[in-house]
Amino acid sequence: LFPPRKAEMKSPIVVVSNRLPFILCKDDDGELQRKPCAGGLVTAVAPVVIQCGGLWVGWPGIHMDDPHQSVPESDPGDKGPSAGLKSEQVVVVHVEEQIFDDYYNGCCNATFWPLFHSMPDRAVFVADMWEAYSTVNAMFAYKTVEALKKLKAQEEEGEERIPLVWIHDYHLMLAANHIRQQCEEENLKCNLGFFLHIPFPPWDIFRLFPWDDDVLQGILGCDMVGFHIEDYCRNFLDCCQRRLGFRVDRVHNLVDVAGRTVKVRALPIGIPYKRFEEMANAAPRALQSSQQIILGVDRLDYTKGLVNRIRSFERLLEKHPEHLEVVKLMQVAVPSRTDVKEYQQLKEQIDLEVGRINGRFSTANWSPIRYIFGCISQDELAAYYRDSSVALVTPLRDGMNLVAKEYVACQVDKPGVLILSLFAGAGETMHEALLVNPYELDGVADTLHRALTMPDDEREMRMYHLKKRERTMDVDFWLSSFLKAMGSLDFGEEQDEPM
Ligand code: ADQ
Repeated sequence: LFPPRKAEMKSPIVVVSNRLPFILCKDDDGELQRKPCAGGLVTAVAPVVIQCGGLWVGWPGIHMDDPHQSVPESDPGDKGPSAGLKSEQVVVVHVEEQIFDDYYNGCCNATFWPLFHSMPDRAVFVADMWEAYSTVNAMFAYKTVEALKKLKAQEEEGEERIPLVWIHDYHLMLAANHIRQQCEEENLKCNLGFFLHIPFPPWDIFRLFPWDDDVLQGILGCDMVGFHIEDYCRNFLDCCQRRLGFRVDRVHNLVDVAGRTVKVRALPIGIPYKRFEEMANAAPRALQSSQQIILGVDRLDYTKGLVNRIRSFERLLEKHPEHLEVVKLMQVAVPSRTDVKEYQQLKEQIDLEVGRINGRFSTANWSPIRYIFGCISQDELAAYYRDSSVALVTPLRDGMNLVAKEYVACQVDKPGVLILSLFAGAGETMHEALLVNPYELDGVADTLHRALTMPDDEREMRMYHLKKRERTMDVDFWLSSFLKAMGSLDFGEEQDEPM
């Protein structure tokens, strides 16, 4: 899959993310072992790190008794994307449990997550949590600089390779600035890039955060900052200008940081399209029902708009009773942040709504909602996508949303219809979806009716264009776009740069 069009990495890459591309857990004998993660990001990025002899800096998923204990090699049976990552390529960041809790459950998930999704009423602003966040970011930066020293020591005589440090997401918005400063002190060179997977909010929301200037300065430690869509780039530029008084170039998306130029780019993430398509072609039927299925698949999170979605479906049954006993809403919700009270309350609220609506409309042979709270396998997921008539993807706010793209990749038989929120990043590019405002329940209900009754030729035409775009702009395309924008790809002397 990589390198695209014969391009090669000019130098090693150091990925810095809150989580490593696997989690460590203890087996029955108390020995540490790797449990692979198979998300699209890991699938795309891990092979590059492996190929270019790079490193991955991150938290291992558990608090280890002995922080000096080395990371085990991957299991010989592990066929996952990070299996080839040798233990010497893994840099573990250990954080004391209380600090980690204030950093992760506190500042990351109780402050930045709601704030950046434009839900400030849900955000808490606590100085201790912010302090923990700053401490953990400094620890990640320290470990990254150690990693850079290690790479430098491996250089051969006369060789100079400038590594790319690629920092991911809202957990690590201060790391770049620390790394830049330490590198200057240590006379180390690197290129610094950052990608934010969630939205970047408008200035009027962002400035509610009491330490907003530190966050901006932290991110601006990079040479390039990537967001999913132009709107988030614009929001970021606004904040740099209005909060820090920096000069910004809105035509070329640049920020002038005391004479240094930081590039800001919209780089919409894609999915491993071929993998989903292959899974959809191979998976056995998952839904035996003759009914039309409306599918929802989400992490159980308040940003995903599950309560509104279920109520919109109820409105459909009220307004268009011809769908009674004919359609079914199948909602799959992956447990997420289950130790946080707000998420427990959300789960209870959804349980109640599902129970209420099933109680209201069920007949002897039919109940309107099937609700699965749990993880399902990738194959099963692909089969659900393939066999559903409609995907109802209605987050209240979402950085991008991969479910919408995975649904499209899996339409290998009779094509279904994608209904997509206007407030998901994916809504910016997936023009042939039926776009809805998830707050307007009647509008979503009417759109559901339209989707369920859409003529075949319209379904086919819409899906044809959606598939074409996602096939091209897949996760490898995103990866190579990021690396190219960082100037990290070498296309050889005779080749023109793609794109
Ligand atoms: P998330 O908020 O996690 O990601 P999303 O983009 O929807 O959201 O991706 C969820 C992933 O989980 C999908 O790949 C999906 O297949 C998987 N999944 C969902 N339900 C599942 C289930 N029951 N069993 C197994 N797998 C399941 C963040 C941002 C998004 C952004 C991504 C990538 O919040 O806006 O799109 O990062 O940048």
